[in-house]
Amino acid sequence: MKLLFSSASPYSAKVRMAAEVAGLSIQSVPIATADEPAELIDNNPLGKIPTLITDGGITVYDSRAIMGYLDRTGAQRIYPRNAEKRTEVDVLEALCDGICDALLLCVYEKRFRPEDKYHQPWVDTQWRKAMRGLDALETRIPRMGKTPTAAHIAIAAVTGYLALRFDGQWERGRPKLKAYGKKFAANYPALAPLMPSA
Ligand SMILES: N[C@@H](CCC(=O)N[C@@H](CS)C(=O)NCC(=O)O)C(=O)O
Repeated sequence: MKLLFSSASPYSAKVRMAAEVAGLSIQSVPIATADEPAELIDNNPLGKIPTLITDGGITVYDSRAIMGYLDRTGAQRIYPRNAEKRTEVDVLEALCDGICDALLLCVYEKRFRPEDKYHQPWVDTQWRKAMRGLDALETRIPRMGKTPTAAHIAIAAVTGYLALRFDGQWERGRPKLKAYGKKFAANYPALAPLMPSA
């Protein structure tokens, strides 16, 4: 299987960690989405990463569809079977992805808009969403067991992305999330190299 990805992308980090946990080997191919390379566009009309191309030639996107695919096809499940626990994991993953969506909009406003068109109130709104999301997450971090679930992995992806792009701007009042990356890496050392990186 081939995964079109970027090392900084939190959604890419999430699915790469999940593939490792599921025991599935994937070939990771770095992609610069802004260049709209044919390999990406031909497989995902939305031009987004992560995009997975299975050995059978099926293309799977977005990250949550990929997580479901990995869960169904891997040797190790990443979502609980119990309905109540599954809902909790689904919502935590949605919360982490939503925080990433808001953070990404902040980054893109700077990266892609001409300086005179940069709209601070829009960035402030996205930042508030992300910070409210982190406050909610701080109160419901699941205990780390022997094998991480999609929720543990999604939290590692978002905190890793924050450490990469917003170091020093979000940690105050959120001691558990601040400590999460180190604890996750210590508990699951095989996943540490797959966290978002420059
Ligand atoms: N909901 C999507 C979000 C994916 C996403 O926004 N990825 C970013 C990189 S972190 C991207 O591809 N950006 C390029 C673009 O939006 O054109 C998912 O979960 O996979």
